Amino acid sequence: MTLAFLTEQILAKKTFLCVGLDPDLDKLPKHLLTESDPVFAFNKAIIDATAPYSVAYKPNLAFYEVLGTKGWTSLEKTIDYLNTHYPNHFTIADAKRGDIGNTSRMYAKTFFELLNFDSVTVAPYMGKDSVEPFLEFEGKHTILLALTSNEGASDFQLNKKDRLFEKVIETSRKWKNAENLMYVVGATQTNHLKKIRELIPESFLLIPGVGAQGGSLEEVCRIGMNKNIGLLVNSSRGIIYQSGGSDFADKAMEEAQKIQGEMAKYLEEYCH
Ligand code: OMP
Repeated sequence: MTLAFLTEQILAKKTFLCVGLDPDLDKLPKHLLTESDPVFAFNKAIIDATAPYSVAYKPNLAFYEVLGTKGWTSLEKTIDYLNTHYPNHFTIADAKRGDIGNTSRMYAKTFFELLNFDSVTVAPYMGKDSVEPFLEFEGKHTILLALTSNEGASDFQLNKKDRLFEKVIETSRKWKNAENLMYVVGATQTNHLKKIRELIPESFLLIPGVGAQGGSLEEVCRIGMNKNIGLLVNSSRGIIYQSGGSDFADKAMEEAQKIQGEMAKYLEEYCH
């Protein structure tokens, strides 16, 4: 998917919500556990309920890999379902991969060719030759970790002497096919968002950390929105676990709709 098409979708639907598909068997509604594939049944219901209010879905691989081959099957069914029934939604494989070039190429083929995701999250730690194999795929996007939402982000990324997140951004934007790069910035890191926007005014940012992690959607929009919007804001637990009962999909829909309403307001207010 092109970024121009994603932007069109955002403007048409007045939302830049990404719903995180992080299904945890311990938190799934009990009645789904008798299904042959509870994870897919859960995802399908969440997707159908939230699709009108979102433009993207982000399954985090950890929640599938922990279930072994069954989890991989659920992931394949989920991405096939999205690509078949919701082809206008942007899909993100949240896998945080990255390795020597030869190995990264295999990761890239897995997520872009085998599974046909639009994008994958990648860790920048191993440098240019570990990221460029992802960037070679036409029409696909690499979402590089810049400044993450967790407390430990301060261990390396925010180290006072050498701001690693700035270096990641400054260096990576010169890489081959860097126009296919997006960046992860935590919603809990709005203190640094202005600086990030100075470095990459045009880039799309994937912003996780609203909802369960407490980041402010208003601050993210006020500081981070650019003239092409340039934001995808993710919430996982805050949407998918609104209810543990048989009304889980309805409650997820209500929450997604609420967030979409806020986003519509911020689009009016901050996108110019
Ligand atoms: P919730 O906190 O439940 O909304 O989930 C956030 C999702 O975004 C999880 O799948 C995290 O792994 C992911 N995430 C972060 O929370 N923080 C980051 O800095 C980066 C990510 C990510 O790459 O998506």
